[in-house]
Amino acid sequence: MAKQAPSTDPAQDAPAVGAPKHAAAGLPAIGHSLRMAREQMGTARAVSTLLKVNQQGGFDCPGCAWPEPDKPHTAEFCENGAKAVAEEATERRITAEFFAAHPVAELAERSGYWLGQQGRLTEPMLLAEGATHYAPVSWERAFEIVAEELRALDTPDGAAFYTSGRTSNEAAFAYQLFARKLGTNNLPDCSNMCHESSGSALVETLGVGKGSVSLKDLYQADLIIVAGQNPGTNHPRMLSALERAKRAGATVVSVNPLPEAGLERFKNPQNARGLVGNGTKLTDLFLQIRLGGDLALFRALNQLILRAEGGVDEAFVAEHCHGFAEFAAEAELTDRQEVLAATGLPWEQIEQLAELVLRSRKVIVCWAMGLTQHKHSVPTIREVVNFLLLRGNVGRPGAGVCPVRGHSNVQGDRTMGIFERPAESFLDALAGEFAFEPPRHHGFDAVDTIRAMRDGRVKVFFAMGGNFVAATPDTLVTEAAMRRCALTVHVSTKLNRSHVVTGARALILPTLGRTDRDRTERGDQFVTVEDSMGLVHSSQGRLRPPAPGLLSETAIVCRLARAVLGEADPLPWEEFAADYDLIRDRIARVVPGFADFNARVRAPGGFALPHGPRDSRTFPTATGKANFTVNPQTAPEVPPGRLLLQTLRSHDQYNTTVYGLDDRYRGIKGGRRVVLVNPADAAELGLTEGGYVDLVSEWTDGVERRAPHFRVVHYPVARGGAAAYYPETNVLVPLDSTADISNTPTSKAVVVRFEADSGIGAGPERD
Ligand SMILES: Nc1nc2c(c(=O)[nH]1)N[C@H]1C(S)=C(S)[C@@H](COP(=O)(O)OP(=O)(O)OC[C@H]3O[C@@H](n4cnc5c(=O)[nH]c(N)nc54)[C@H](O)[C@@H]3O)O[C@H]1N2
Ligand SMILES: Nc1nc2c(c(=O)[nH]1)N[C@H]1C(S)=C(S)[C@@H](COP(=O)(O)OP(=O)(O)OC[C@H]3O[C@@H](n4cnc5c(=O)[nH]c(N)nc54)[C@H](O)[C@@H]3O)O[C@H]1N2
Ligand SMILES: [Mo]
Repeated sequence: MAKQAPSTDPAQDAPAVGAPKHAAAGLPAIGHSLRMAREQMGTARAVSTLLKVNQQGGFDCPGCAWPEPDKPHTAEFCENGAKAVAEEATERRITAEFFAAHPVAELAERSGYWLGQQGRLTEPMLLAEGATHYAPVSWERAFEIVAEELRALDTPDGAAFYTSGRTSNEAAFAYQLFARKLGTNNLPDCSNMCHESSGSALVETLGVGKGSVSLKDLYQADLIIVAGQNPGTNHPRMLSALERAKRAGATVVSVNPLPEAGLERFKNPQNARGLVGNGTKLTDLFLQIRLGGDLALFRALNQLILRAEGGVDEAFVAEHCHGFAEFAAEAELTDRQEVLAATGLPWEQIEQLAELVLRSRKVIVCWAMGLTQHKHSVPTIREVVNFLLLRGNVGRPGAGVCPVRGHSNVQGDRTMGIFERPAESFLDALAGEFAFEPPRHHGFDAVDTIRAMRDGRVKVFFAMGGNFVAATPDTLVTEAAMRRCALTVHVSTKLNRSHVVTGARALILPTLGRTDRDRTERGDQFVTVEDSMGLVHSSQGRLRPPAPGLLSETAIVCRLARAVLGEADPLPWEEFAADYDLIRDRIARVVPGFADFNARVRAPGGFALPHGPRDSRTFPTATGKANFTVNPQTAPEVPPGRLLLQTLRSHDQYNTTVYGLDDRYRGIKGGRRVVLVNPADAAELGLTEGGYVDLVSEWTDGVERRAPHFRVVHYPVARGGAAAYYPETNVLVPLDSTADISNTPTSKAVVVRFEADSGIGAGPERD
């Protein structure tokens, strides 16, 4: 039983609570970003670095995957982009002396926040078997160790190769090629925990697992529905796009259990009006939905559209769609009482939204983790697609699906083949180009990788970025699984918890980040990324790397491939590492849409990947048409006396990287161990404002999962639900509680009860 969540800093964590804000950005946002940038980088470096974010010829912001406008503003970054940059471009350094001074057992007691604050990693480090401290190791020896362990496996499937979504296209392509040459499709990635549900639903219905809109479409839309997303914190530049869309006449509807400040009002820090005025009201209609109620909402909308005269775009449906009759029959079964119970919305609001929809010719639905991290996420997103198809809102300017991606190159990594279930056509193309037979059986995703490590089937865990043990569910299970490995390897920029919860041996391989100059013997290299809207462009860092001798991710992959595959391997890995154009030439021959890659990516702004549904209403699905689907009503069930907990992000974090302990827009200061509950629910459950409780999750396996010592905050969340920050609450998410079809952990739907505060226990606190 968990006595304590393993990765927190209790002594520092003393949350104070004020009133939530009703507008995002404005002057305070500028102040906050500059302060953090200066603390980490000093003023001169801060200014020159921030001015290169998202500029043509500059580097792609390592923050989110929101696209850049055609003509970027001089300061085309946001408060949280600036924090992401500062976190990476910090002048603080971790050297061998640091590791000599801190045994791993001590580092394992530190908070993620503290680990991240220590600075950039500067040399390869090895934790030898039985050793108490990491010690320096040469790159050669490090690669040999990985090769030794991989050779010792009975099968290549005894290794798993994780990717977090910041990895460039070039490194990702080389990485998956190496894994497949080794003989495994075990390529789990952060997408498995993120937009996998979107990909699953979109591939089945539209044939392409990506969004179908561009920024221009947003500017032309009549109606934009933002469901399950908090752009004010996680995609702040999206607010400028919504502001522009509104000025061009769009109506914005937000669907969320929380009133998120960023969606209420936006003070654009890039113009005077935003700095001194009241800003722009963004949301015209706010539907404060219950957690997991979106399937019911879209089913109800679809029924209303079907019943409205002229509601359906019959020509589009007849020409382009499949499965309409079955879908329409199911929609007719939609039961109003069920909808009211699942959504918690007044019926009039749903009708009001339906009227808006019927009045709008061009509709876009944007969504993120609020829709993807539920048990019924795939049917929910399929129902969103039904909703858009009904009125022909796919493949028409100003309309379409807009899953807003998280990590800045998570979409590109998937395009490059980072996927445990690759398409046959992709493997055929690899086989043709590289003259080898790639494995055809599917590999492990993130959850299955944890199961396999737990059961001793995966012995070597290799991570290209990320923070696997903190980002994945069921922290105690995952940490135990990691500790069963023979070898764990992390290619990282910053120290994190995954480096200190290790296999029998462990390696930390430090690498260049987005902001760093990447110079090889052939000269300065740039990399490429793909944003949330399928635009591919280059990214080139200019800063002096944090230490001499650091290798890029691409170089690490290529040297590893040589060490593991041997001198006899015919691929020119050394050439690839020296000249990324050579990798891009290969990508051009393997991945559809990348023809003439090297030339096209050098054009200012890059190029757009083809997208059949968007470009020509062609749907590369099994039926050759856009598929309507049948998604029977379902919603989370919560026993009496319990609440449904969603785990989300504060304004001061980037996933597992905690920048600070405030969540300004929600009025929380100085701590992260808070649980937001509706005052009416709190009254029923006896949860007093400011009191402390343990959160205990309930799952069918009967195992007790406990996160102790959370301060109760009365907050206007939708009834029946609660909210607390991730990663502290990952200890509560059962490994086997995943979305149907996509296998994504249900991070937005954990049944919890509240128990008396057990205190923080014999807590680790040496800060
Ligand atoms: N600054 C910053 N930027 C980031 C990140 C970060 O951590 N920090 N992370 C990046 C990554 S990897 C990702 S994936 C994105 C994440 O971006 P978001 O998805 O915006 O992130 P979350 O904090 O998980 O917020 C989920 C939102 O959905 C709402 N929600 C939860 N459950 C439901 C539901 O059942 N229905 C509806 N309608 N709404 C619901 C929540 O109230 C919240 O507003 O952001 C990316 N950008
Ligand atoms: N409970 C709960 N769990 C969740 C979520 C949730 O909403 N709730 N969200 C899920 C989502 S959407 C995602 S995407 C995952 C995120 O999972 P991950 O991507 O695994 O986690 P991050 O925290 O983004 O990874 C941060 C680490 O990446 C490394 N890093 C940063 N930049 C670079 C780089 O350029 N190169 C390399 N090699 N390393 C780098 C640093 O060492 C840093 O410590 O978490 C998931 N987990
Ligand atoms: Mo994500």
